[in-house]
Amino acid sequence: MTKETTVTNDFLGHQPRKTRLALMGEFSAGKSTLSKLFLGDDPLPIKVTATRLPPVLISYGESAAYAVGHDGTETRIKTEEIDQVVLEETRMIRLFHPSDTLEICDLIDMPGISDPSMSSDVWMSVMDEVDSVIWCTQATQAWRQSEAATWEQIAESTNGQNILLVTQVDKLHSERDLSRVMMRLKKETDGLFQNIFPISITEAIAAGDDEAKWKASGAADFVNDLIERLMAVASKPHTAPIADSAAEAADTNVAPRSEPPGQSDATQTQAAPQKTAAYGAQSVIPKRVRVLTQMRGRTERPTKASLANR
Ligand SMILES: Nc1nc2c(ncn2[C@@H]2O[C@H](COP(=O)(O)OP(=O)(O)OP(=O)(O)O)[C@@H](O)[C@H]2O)c(=O)[nH]1
Ligand SMILES: [Mg+2]
Repeated sequence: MTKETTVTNDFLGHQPRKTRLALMGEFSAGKSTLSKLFLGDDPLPIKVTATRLPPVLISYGESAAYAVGHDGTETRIKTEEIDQVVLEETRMIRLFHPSDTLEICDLIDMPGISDPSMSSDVWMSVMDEVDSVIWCTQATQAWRQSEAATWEQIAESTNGQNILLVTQVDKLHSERDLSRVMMRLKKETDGLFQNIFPISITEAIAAGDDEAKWKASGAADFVNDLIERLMAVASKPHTAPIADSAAEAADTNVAPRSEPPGQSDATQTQAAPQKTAAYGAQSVIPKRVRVLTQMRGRTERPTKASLANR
């Protein structure tokens, strides 16, 4: 039985929470690069992609970092020092960042499932925090046995709203190769994911405001689908009617958010959303209402036929 997505039972015990979206997959599949695409700029200090990090839970709020121990204790740390946490003593790192995307979901950037330098216990122990998964599989060696085995182990602990993302498709030699990979994956993962999308994350980031490049990278179809899934969950308890909230959203932060531990209300008020970095990712998942009014019209819905023809 899969668990239901819940917007209650906050990790900190007192706030309603958003869908927790975990970015999972093999070592170097592109999980951290995907979080960078989502967040518009990088709340992770540079070079952490080369470091052994525990799972990183990223939520909306004024920039702050905490190391969460196995006993639940939270220790404030400097953001630029998160790569210095002691892996064995740290269940997860908790980051707060004022990014539009984080107004509709929390992200968990997971370590690679078969990272030779890290036990699977490190990410397994936070699976109970996860609602949905974006499983990143590298196009050139997609859906290895280790991935299938891990997915079998964890899929049931999610709410079932999971996406398979075929990453680094720019490394394939031709459209024909991509088509073959996609066909194989559809067969091998039949019924395991809600949807499957090919993407070049690096090309999506480089696309900036160029719509044609954005679509060509595969990001448009994927992001559109993801937003709809997140909105379907988030809008039930939190969202005002679309028509009523369009004007409000222009200058107001309407989304509920998780807050860093220990912040006073005054501090929280100051932590109003900031402008995010000015590249393509800024417009990936804008404020919730803008999502509904603008993003839906921005990209065509993917069809099974269009995916099959890729
Ligand atoms: N060509 C290409 N390279 C990519 C793409 N996405 C990520 N990369 C590169 O792949 C490498 C690994 O990316 P990461 O985002 O660190 O991968 P990860 O899954 O977070 O890796 P671990 O956390 O170590 O398991 C980096 O050098 C990225 O720049 C892509 O779509 N195309
Ligand atoms: Mg990573």
